[in-house]
Amino acid sequence: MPPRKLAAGNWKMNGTLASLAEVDALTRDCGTAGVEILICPPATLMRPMADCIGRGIIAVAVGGQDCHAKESGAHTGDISAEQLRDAGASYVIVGHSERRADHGETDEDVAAKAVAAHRAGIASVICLGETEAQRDANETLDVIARQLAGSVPDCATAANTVIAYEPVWAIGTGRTPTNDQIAEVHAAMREALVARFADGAGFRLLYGGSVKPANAAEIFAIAHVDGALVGGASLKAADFAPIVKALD
Ligand code: G2H
Repeated sequence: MPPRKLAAGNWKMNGTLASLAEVDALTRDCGTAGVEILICPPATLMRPMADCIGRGIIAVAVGGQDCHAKESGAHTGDISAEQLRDAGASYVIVGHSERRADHGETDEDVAAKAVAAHRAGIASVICLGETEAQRDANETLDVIARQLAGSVPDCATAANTVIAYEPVWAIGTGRTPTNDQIAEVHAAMREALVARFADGAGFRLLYGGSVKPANAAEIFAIAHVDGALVGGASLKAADFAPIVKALD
């Protein structure tokens, strides 16, 4: 059976309590679409969002945007995977390029965070992607292979890990790769996963980077694209709902 499609919203550092109304509108509009919907809000909104789910007001999964590799301790400002789970998360994004760039996270750091997520019983969404300079230098497949090998831990399975391909130059820019470029990277990721993991064919592979209602259906038709990680267009139900429906 093909893996269930996943529409994941990454709110980044956006949203307040009032934004929960957008999730309510989204789930009313999307009904019980045959697609799993995940919202990764800022940490401040995780518990209120999870409470809305618990009361049947909204029907989405909640995820964090990062976690610390350790379970607890003197790490001011950080949040552990166990704390995310306690706040209602069932997923956590790790290795987003904004974290790699802003916080100097390496593949090794990302793999340790994914291990922490799995230890806490939540799934990791591991992000990979080349910079524009790397694409121009024809290094994309090498970069993706290196990041995948280094950022995806050996304990990864199709059940506890999602891989998101997010070309850095496409994030928040309105630019997207060609369909052939996305297809090439997703096929390479699938091949690497199948070679390394017994259930590599079942890992969900998301595309991320300027996904919007106008390009979603075209991107979702590409082989080995099992969903999307959506930033800006996940903030408003009016934008995210058509993307979810395009995946259904
Ligand atoms: C890539 C994506 C969400 P956006 O970062 O992870 O953001 O859709 O705004 O390009």
